Amino acid sequence: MNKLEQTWRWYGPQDPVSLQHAKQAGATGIVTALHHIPHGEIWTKEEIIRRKEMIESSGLTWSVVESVPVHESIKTRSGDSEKYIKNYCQTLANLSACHIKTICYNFMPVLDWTRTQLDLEMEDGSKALYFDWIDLAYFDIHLLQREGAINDYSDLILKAVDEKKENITAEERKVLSENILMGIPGEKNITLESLRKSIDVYKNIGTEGLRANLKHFLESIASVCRKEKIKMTIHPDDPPYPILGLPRILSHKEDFEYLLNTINDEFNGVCFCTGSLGAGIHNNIPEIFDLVKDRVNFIHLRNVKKDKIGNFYEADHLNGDVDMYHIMKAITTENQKRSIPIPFRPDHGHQMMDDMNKITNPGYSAIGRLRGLAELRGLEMGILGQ
Ligand code: CS2
Ligand code: MN
Repeated sequence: MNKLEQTWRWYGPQDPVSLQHAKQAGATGIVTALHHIPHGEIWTKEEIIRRKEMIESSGLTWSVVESVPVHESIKTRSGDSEKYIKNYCQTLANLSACHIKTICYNFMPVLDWTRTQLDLEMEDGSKALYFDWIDLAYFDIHLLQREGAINDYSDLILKAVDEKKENITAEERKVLSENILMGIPGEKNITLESLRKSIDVYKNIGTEGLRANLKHFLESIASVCRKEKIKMTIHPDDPPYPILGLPRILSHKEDFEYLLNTINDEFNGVCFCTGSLGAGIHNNIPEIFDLVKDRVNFIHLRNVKKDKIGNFYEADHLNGDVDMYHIMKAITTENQKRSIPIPFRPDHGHQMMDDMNKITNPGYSAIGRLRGLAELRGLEMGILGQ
């Protein structure tokens, strides 16, 4: 029986969690990116090889790139977008020349994943990432001061926002803003001012426009992907809702249908993230997996626990709203059809034990992910009976 490939995200030499730690956690594959190269610039073969050699000298392989970022100009199809698409193709060709063929990316406007709190205390004292609609609405209405923001929230939330406004401290306001504007570790945070500008730009693009821009991007990279046998894997929206007036195009089952049908080609694949999809009350994870399974070439396993209004925290990998047993069963079945095992990684983990006092990238401390990986591979082994 084929086993999935066990991978671990590593943010590069700056990551406080080392490659040796990844190895000790039981991973064989590394998921990384050249975060020091500004979005849109070409990743040269020299830079790629330097990173690859670092990984291989630790006895690991560079399995997946997460991510080659799609420049904002491509998402908005403005400015130098054609130049950035050309650069993207060159980066793909360079990665392929170095035998790296699985690429993760996303098409979320401006912000990558968004949370309102990074240290929600769990019952066992560990800390988790959290998304709260009231905090988001407070930020949107009172800090970002987006025009028309109040129209996007229910009366229940608006009432809670009014209460929050009376009680929130200056320090809490600052932390909330920082959390929402936080970028990918090693990359820049965004400012309130630039977020406001981007929101205006995306207002004119809308959902249909963003879809069309994704289609254009995929069409433009298709020939290099086909020639080099590259697998592109798009990461779903996180959270899977429009936020701050920004359009979203990969949050629902129908979005995946559109994605796969619009360019029906092997290279156009999916990074199946159970945590991102699981945060949507509207999503049935096994059903979405069943729809996209042929094109799943990378998997993030994470769990979430939602409340009635859709707030959610990141739960332990085997606890929460995602039925990890059934989804793992479906994944292992799909993996038997593959000649190359599907790579998966524990997506995020709680900050716990000796990591409590360390400064690590939010969601990416060592021990919580080690626990997640251990539980998930045990689950896989139990399902496979070996
Ligand atoms: C990741 C995303 O940390 C995470 O939640 O799943 O940041 C992911 O790397 C990007 O969205 C993929 O482009
Ligand atoms: Mn993910």
